[in-house]
Amino acid sequence: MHRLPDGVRHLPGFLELATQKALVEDIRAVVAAAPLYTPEMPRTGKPMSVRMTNCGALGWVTDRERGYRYQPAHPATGLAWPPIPQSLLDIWAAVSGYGLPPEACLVNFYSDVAKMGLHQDRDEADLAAPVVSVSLGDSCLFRIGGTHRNDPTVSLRLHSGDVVVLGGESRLAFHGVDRIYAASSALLRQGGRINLTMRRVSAR
Ligand code: MD3
Ligand code: FE
Repeated sequence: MHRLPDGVRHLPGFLELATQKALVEDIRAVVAAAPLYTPEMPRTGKPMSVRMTNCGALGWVTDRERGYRYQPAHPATGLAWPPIPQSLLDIWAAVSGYGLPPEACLVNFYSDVAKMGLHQDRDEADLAAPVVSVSLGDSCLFRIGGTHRNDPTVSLRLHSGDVVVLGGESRLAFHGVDRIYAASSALLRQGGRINLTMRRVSAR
């Protein structure tokens, strides 16, 4: 019980406060170049509660018409995504155990009422590479299960500065964010939670 699925490595407090603060400034610069937008579910067009943007060669986007995909440009501005900040590349190099750098970094912004339903990440052709997740700001209740939607799940709180590496067996695990704990961190002056997920996308 309460055991994380094989392949999940939770590194609580991996980032020092000063590193977290510097990372927030890096993400502010990313958002200035590539504004947060509200993604839509495929087919229904239902807006997601999480706002998103990306950095890196490819970014994950979704809308009603074209669904989930990676593309090299921001859907609203048409501009290339800004590069992944060196601070994030350093984290990937330290924890991923993967010889190639990430191609995509999805930036998720959660207000205190945002959540993300249980889903699998399977829009990437390279499933041998791990996903590296960095949490900043307010804490959340994260849930992860097995490779089938109805498999049992375990819940854990992710706090600012935590890093999670999702590899191996866990790469196709169902996971989601059930709730945000408002005002649990002072890192972001306006509150909320930022999650950064770095990924390999292309087949190698
Ligand atoms: C497990 N993000 O962007 S991060 C996502 O907190 C996403 O914003 C959540 O799920 C968030 O797709 C969770 C932890 C995470 C990220 C990717 C995974 C867990 C994962 C991929 C496979 C399995
Ligand atoms: Fe996911």
